[in-house]
Amino acid sequence: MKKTVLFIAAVALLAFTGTAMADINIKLAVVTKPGSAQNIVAAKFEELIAQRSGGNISVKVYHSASLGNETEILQQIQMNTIQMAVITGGPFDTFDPIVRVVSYPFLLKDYAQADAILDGPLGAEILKSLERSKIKGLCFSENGFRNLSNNKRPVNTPEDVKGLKIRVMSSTIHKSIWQALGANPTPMPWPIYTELEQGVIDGQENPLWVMEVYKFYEIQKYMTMTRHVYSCHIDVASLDWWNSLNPADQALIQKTIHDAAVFERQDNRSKNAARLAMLKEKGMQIVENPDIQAFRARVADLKNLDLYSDPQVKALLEKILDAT
Ligand code: EAX
Repeated sequence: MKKTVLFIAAVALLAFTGTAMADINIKLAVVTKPGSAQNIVAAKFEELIAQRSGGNISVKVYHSASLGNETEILQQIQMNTIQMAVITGGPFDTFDPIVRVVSYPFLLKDYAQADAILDGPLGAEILKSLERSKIKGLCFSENGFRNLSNNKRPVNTPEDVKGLKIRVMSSTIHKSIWQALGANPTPMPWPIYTELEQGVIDGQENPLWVMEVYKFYEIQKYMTMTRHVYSCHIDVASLDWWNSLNPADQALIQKTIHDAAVFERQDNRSKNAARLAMLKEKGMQIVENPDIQAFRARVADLKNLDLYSDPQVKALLEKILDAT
């Protein structure tokens, strides 16, 4: 009798441990808050993967930079102390120079182009290259077209940008863009509300959703629709962790994060007209048609910078420039 009980207990324990080991628990980090583009991808992925895996794969989203800034999150992805993250394109360029290509100014001109390039073979080359840095690139989601805002003056031409202290992401290409435009670019990790409020910086550049979700209309008077960079996120995993998964789980995660990204891109795009109207209503002065030709002319030579001297990086940039 005693033996039978022990046997049953042992089998139950084994079954329990077995199930526990089959479970996959994912720590997923983003630096922005609930309602942000990054969080919409993360929350959709969390919801869909729970359904599709019958609860075997579970995600815990760490938002608002609770696990560090984007550079620090990527370092933890490399070490597999964080398994997945949705990270803005900018900060990747210090990990692998090929990612500079996606932040090239005025490269992707509309959503159709962005989707075609980033979901196609050229995007795949960028994702694949991240493996050199122990990062598994899964797919691209969308931050949006970046626009300049500031608290000093309306900006119509690059002349108006001169001397403005503009916060940029930790990214060599983003810094170079604003240098070429005559600003005084200041790299700083997210978030930046306090710095804007206190006047440590005059302005920043980000997509429309950021102006809304972070209430920048309270502290920035002027915005110009420069659309100078189509800003993507790269949805990534730790390569060591990824390699430890079986192919079926890899395929499910890969498909599901892409579905979450497609959902988020549509969601983001559908809200931009209302956001622009809201910012005007809040009293922001918005230049909707700046002299884009003049902005483009100032950054036309950036591809000749050292940043793009690596032959693979240069070749990919030329290919995308040809295709767009
Ligand atoms: O999405 O750091 C940045 O400017 C990013 O665009 C930010 O994460 C907001």
